[in-house]
Amino acid sequence: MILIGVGTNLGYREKNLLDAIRLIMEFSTIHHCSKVVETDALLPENAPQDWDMPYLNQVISISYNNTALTLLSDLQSVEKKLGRGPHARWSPRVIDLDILWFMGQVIDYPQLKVPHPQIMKRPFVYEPIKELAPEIYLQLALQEEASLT
Ligand code: A4P
Ligand code: MG
Repeated sequence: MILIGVGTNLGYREKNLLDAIRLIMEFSTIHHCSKVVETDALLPENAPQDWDMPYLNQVISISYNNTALTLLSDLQSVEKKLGRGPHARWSPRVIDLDILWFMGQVIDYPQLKVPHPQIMKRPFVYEPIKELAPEIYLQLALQEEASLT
């Protein structure tokens, strides 16, 4: 199983989620989509006030016949097609696509960390994972616990 986190807090957010899913379907098979959750923006300290716009987040499960690095590049093309250009870290975005889980692989490249390191700190990510793939949520929770001891 492969899990992708989708987030948006700029523009017509419901449409951004649908547009991203439509484009992701061009290179993968989508199996399930979680409920969409709305939460306040998680922001860096001293972020400009106008960054404080609520997010819609969703997790989708897909299958994909290539490597995680190729998937990252395909997802970045989707981000670009939907209008995401150069941006400050954590600034408002039309769409953000993160590889959360890639068939249980642990990947630690400079440009790609999988499982995504922030999952268990973010209810707007782990709650949808719990809904879509409780067995993966359990593995992530066990890994998180092991890393804290
Ligand atoms: N990258 C490394 N690992 C991954 C991965 N597993 N999946 C690299 C995707 N990309 C990965 O990402 C920066 C770089 O991360 C990429 O070039 C890729 O090589 P980016 O999307 O360009 O920048 P970013 O999103 O601003 O930074 P970052 O560190 O990815 O932030 P996050 O973790 O995506 O968090 N609040 C709410 N409520 N909901 C949100 O979804 N998201 C963020 C951004 C902040 N606050 C939020 C939310
Ligand atoms: Mg990101």
